[in-house]
Amino acid sequence: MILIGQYDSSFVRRVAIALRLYDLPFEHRPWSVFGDGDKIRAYNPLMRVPTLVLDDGEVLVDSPSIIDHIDGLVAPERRLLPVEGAERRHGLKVMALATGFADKGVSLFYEERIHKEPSVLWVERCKVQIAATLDVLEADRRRATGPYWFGARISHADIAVACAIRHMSEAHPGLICPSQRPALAAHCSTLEALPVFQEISQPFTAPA
Ligand SMILES: N[C@@H](CCC(=O)N[C@@H](CS)C(=O)NCC(=O)O)C(=O)O
Repeated sequence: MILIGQYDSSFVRRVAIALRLYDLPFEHRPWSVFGDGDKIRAYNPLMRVPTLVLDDGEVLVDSPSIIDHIDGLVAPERRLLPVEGAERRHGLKVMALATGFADKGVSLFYEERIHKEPSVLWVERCKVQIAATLDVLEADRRRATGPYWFGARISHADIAVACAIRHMSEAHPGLICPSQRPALAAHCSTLEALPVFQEISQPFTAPA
């Protein structure tokens, strides 16, 4: 498998962390979405990362479908989310909220970076969506009293939230105030201290 994309992207990072936790070998090509856009387009017409190239040549083009695929490569008891039931639904929702607010943050970043005159309406809308989603995640994390969202074992939901918050905190300094959402701040501290988070880590750099 070949994983395309840099680890300053929360979407790429969460995939790489899951691959490591599953002990699945992969080649990493840390291509930049702008600087290496042509190379990425040869695999993924969206020119986005993560892009995962499978050994049979099939290409997966977003983090949820990549996570779905790699989950299928390990035994059910090793998976980072149960295969069915309420906890799976809950975990999928947390993952969607986390990747969703990061999507809004990416959109906000490009709006502010690419346009000479960013749309105030769009910028404000993205900020409201990000803050509202973080508030929901904060309340949910407060209800989960264990070291991880679903108790003693790390899940894709834990990883998605921590990766998204790190990514967005660095891409938008000042946008996320840790003291306003202490449960999420503690969650991130716990996860960022894990060896796999320290290994799969890259400070955010604006795409050039
Ligand atoms: N929802 C997608 C988001 C992927 C995404 O937006 N990746 C960014 C990098 S952080 C990207 O490729 N941006 C380039 C572009 O949108 O043109 C996922 O979960 O994979």
